[in-house]
Amino acid sequence: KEGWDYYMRHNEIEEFIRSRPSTGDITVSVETIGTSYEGRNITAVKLSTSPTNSRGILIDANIHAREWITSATATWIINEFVTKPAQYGDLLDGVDYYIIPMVNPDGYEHCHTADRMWRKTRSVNAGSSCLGCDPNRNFPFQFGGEGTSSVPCSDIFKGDHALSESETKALSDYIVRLAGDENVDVRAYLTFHSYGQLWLLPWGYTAGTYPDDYEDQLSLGQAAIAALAGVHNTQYVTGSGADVLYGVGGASDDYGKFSGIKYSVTVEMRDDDEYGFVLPPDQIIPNAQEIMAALRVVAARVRDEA
Ligand code: 0X9
Ligand code: ZN
Repeated sequence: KEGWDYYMRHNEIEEFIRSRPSTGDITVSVETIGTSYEGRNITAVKLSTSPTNSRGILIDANIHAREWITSATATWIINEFVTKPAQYGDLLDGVDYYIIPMVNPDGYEHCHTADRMWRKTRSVNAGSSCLGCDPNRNFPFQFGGEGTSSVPCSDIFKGDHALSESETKALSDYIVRLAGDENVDVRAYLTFHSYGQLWLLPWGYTAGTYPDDYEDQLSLGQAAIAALAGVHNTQYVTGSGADVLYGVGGASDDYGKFSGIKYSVTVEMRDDDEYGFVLPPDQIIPNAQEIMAALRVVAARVRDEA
């Protein structure tokens, strides 16, 4: 077994992240940003090639338990950066990366041990025998809006209140901390989901609403998916999350934008509809390679714009 020809378990991902050494070329800083309901670590990795970098890109993965390709892609990107930083100067020069490969470890492990199609967290709901809420309905922006449910057994249950989950609280605290740090300038937030091959822009809470800088969002999205398609000819679609897919209140993408991160994107990875969430592991590396091409375009924008 090599790291990306199968889907690592949460403990393997943790072990992988925590054993990456800093080198003369790249500094790796690992931080536990929270603990899941069942007590697993939620871990962020910062990768930096220069102490004077300030612009940053935030990436998270596996907010949804069954979307395994997302954490596999995140760890592949980390591995590429730490093992061959010289090959990725165009991504690493002037830009720091803040990567959380596994936001929902309880749900992910539940997929491995009991129910491959689990989506939510695994917390107990008062008065219900159904566990968990949809972490991507649990953020404090348009909480309880379109595409959410108040029924604990629903797969889109929004939770008892915004940030009711330790997993979303950990991510939210991290976003707020980075956004408020005067030494950090996070310009892009990519939240990795699957599937559908979509590059989803704000606003996602309802159709037909756009932030003032939507033209910038769209031009970057179009450039990113064009670069992505150049690798393995995988076709993505971009547009607002609500226009292209459906409106969602309390999602992390809009919350990132609301928190002041200019480019906030939900990336719905492979595939289109053949395997869906159960993407064969031989697609991990091709998926990651094309995402890296899109990330290169994002990094250039983050580095170069005013
Ligand atoms: O429904 C979701 O949370 C996302 N799709 S998924 O199949 N990965 O569950 C889409 C969220 C897009 N964002 C917004 N519409 N705000
Ligand atoms: Zn998802």
